[in-house]
Amino acid sequence: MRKDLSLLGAATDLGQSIEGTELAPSWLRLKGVKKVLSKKFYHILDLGDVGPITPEHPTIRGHDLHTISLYNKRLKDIIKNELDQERFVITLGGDHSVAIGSLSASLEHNPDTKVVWVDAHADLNTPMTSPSGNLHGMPLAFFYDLLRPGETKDLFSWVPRLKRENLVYIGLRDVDAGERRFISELGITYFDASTVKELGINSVLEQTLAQLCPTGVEDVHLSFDVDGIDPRFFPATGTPVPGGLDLTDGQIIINTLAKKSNLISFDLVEVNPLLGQNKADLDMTAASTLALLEAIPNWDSHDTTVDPIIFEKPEY
Ligand SMILES: [Mn+2]
Repeated sequence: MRKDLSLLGAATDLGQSIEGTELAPSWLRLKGVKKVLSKKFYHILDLGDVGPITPEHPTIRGHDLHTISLYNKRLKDIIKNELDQERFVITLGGDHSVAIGSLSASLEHNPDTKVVWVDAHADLNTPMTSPSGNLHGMPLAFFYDLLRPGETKDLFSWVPRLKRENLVYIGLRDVDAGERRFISELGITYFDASTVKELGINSVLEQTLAQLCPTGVEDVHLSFDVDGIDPRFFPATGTPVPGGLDLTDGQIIINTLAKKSNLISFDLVEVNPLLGQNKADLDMTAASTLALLEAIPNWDSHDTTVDPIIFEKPEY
């Protein structure tokens, strides 16, 4: 894994109807994200937050394709620049619509980038198939050109394509009818939450890596929606679904991909500090987030090419 980190807050709630995800990057920084990450990387560059864009033509909250496109293009340009400088990028959401920008950056950097999508949902709806109409349930649709001309698909003509064999889902358990059809038509590999419980996460990852990373050095983008993990670990999120992965499953996914592929980019999305029933729920959500980041291997434990004498304290 790359030893230098660029940390970016995608502080937006444009993709859904509940406010709060835009506050997650600053809240998570407050909870100690950089302290954890400082042990993991040789050098940390905190790029700050990309704040919300005020819609030019306000429409229904969560449905504004025009503003989502503008926002994500901005994210894509920033992240692409970091990836091209051989830096690892962590994007703290924000709702999952921010993956339109972050994944576009990875695919512009390397069109053959592999994608592991951890989520309770498939995020493959289009405005036509989505029951809610919320954009955070659609980011992957833009990479497969699933929108029709009437759905302003031209707004997203800048989004690159993702090869169907380069995507693997882990943790699915709430998939809409239209998404099921797309998944089967495209032939995308998925391991739903019950399969993970049945086979164990290590076996699921073995199969995932056999498909995506046969040589162990392929570039990988990990898009991690915290609702992929069971809500008892992440109560403060917008669309919780019971029966999710264990927190340790999430940790093993992160640790294994970091060690057995060339992980270049990692989205951590859908934390919402305005949700949860009480302080205990918020404390649990923050602790679980930090636990996931703790699973990133320490840079010095796997990068033996770096001489410790030139170690400098990370900036934060
Ligand atoms: Mn998602």
